[in-house]
Amino acid sequence: MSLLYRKAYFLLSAADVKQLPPDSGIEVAMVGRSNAGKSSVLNRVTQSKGLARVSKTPGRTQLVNVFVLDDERRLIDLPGYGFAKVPLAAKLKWQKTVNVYIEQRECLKGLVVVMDCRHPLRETDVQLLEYCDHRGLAVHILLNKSDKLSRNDAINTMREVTSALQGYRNTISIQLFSAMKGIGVKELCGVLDGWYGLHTHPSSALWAPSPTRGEG
Ligand SMILES: Nc1nc2c(ncn2[C@@H]2O[C@H](COP(=O)(O)OP(=O)(O)O)[C@@H](O)[C@H]2O)c(=O)[nH]1
Ligand SMILES: [Mg+2]
Repeated sequence: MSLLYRKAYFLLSAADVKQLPPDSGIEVAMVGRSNAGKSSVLNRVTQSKGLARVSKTPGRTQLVNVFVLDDERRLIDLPGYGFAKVPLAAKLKWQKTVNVYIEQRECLKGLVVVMDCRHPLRETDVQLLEYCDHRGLAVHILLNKSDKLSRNDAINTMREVTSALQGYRNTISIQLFSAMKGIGVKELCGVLDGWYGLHTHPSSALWAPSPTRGEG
């Protein structure tokens, strides 16, 4: 696994995209429903407890947290979504921040979408994926908490999610992951390496739902 991710450090939290660093270099963003395990994934990839603590700090969970990997590369922790009891105004604010970020950020190379593999593709996930499709943004889906599924259920879940994504024209890849057990870390880092322009070999462990993967 690349040392790059272990060198990640927290730069700032932004309430608004205007507060982000200059739009240059390469950014990869992580997003997911609240409780899907986004903080745990960040923690696992960077092997840094401090990083996940930042993205769990009350008040910062609704902000865009920026982590620096090197002069050219940043990892962006987008606010979680899908809180059941959040007021409508907060939901709209989330939508606006994330939509503006996804739509306008030129250095955004790809989006990692974290889902709980036991209930993937909830309504907000699908809305987000449609938005990425519209913008032509590459997406990598992590079906996290795969330690909770039997091998059969995991395979079926992959199959179901893959077939549900057939209509999308943007580049989408999917993998099983477990932040808790460290399953799938190598595959995820392979995808990140590719987006960050680091030398990497394509991983055969990834499923691509679309036969036109990589051409759109
Ligand atoms: N079994 C299991 N639990 C996990 C995994 N990843 C996260 N969790 C648990 O799910 C809960 C939410 O995780 P957290 O990282 O805070 O989610 P976030 O709200 O998306 O940032 C915590 O109790 C984690 O310990 C995983 O891969 N397997
Ligand atoms: Mg979190």
